[in-house]
Amino acid sequence: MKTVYLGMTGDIIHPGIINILNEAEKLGEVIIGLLTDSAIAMHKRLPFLSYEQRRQVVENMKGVSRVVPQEDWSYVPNLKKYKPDYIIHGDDWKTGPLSRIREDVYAVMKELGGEVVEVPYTKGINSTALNEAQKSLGTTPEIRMKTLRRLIQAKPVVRIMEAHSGLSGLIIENLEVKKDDGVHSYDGMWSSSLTDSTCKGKPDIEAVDLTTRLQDLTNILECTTKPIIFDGDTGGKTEHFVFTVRTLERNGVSAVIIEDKVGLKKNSLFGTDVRQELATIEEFSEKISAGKKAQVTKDFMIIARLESLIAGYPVSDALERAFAYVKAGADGVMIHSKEKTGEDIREFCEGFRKEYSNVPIVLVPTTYNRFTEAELHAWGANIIIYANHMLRASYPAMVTVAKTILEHERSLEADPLCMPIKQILELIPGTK
Ligand code: SPV
Ligand code: MG
Repeated sequence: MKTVYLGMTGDIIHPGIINILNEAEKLGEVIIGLLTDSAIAMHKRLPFLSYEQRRQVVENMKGVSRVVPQEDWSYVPNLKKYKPDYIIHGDDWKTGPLSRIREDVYAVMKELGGEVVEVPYTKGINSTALNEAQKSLGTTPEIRMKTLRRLIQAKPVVRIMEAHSGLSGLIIENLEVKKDDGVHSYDGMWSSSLTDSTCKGKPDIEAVDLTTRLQDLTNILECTTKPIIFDGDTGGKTEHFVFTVRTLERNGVSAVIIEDKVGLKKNSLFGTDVRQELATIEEFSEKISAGKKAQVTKDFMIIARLESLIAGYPVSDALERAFAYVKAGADGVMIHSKEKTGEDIREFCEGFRKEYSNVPIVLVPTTYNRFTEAELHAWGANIIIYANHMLRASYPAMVTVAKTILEHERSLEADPLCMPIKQILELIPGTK
């Protein structure tokens, strides 16, 4: 019996896929190459269902003989491995980003003596459009929360951008840049204490209470689906932190990051000669343990943020604390620094990775910003947070427009600096 290879995501099963499967069945035994989360994550958003769930669905589809994982976006490694007589695909890959994949498939099938079969694309239906429609329905707190752990598993680096409003959240949700290696987008959002308090005209000293922070977060939750990492400042008193954990978890936040400072918290990037006081290792470890005990699901993450370098202590102090916090239950560590060189961060990552090869490291490269994501990943980073850029970008833009109007005593000259009214009306989904 001949074999036919059919690659798929298997997340949303629609008549177009059934049509290709029916055609495949006519040619021989159908092997489904089911794309793994990591094969998909570099190019598209993660599927709604996990690999295991998708495998169960696809395995039970009529006409499928077996399901094998396709670990790569390219078909080539699996075609070489399984040497099918045919590979079948919808003919919609002749143009657009998949055309390169198609060329590679033709080349390898020629080498293997197999054949490429293209099935006319079913009009009016495709996974991308269905995905968009599904996205507009929103998500559930549970799905959103779990996504961060899945992304850490699936991607070399999880890319997080600060959001301080529904509007900034929408930009992060939808923005895409097409590059040679695929479509780049943000994986999730950072709910920053700095940008949230700055929006309210307040200092970043834990002056905005949790209830108010959550009200703003709700605006972001309502119009986005991507995971959220919450800046929990010091976490407050342990007795309070356990409630914060439950509240965030219930709302579908994926992770909270708390920092090991005590006393009046100041923003870490604030230039001051006064040394910020740090919690004792015991005290902070206890807070982490209490938080871990309080969470209801296994998916929520508590990440320990090390302020040693900010407070003027050496990398060895940060490492000693990091090891203790992980032992206390922290699901990851964030190391912070104001150094532009990045040397201290690199040294920390190296030391930490010697002890823990898999515990996620979070970096916030605000000052050491010349390093690319790939370089930071090579140091050992799993999550990169751009912690304040959306707000820092919007403020000078507003000041420039306000100044221009003041100078000209009318708004004509400011118009080119503003978004057209038509565009702003179209910006929000659901605007009629
Ligand atoms: C924040 O964004 O509020 C942070 C990161 O805590 S930093 O401002 O760099 O301290
Ligand atoms: Mg903060």
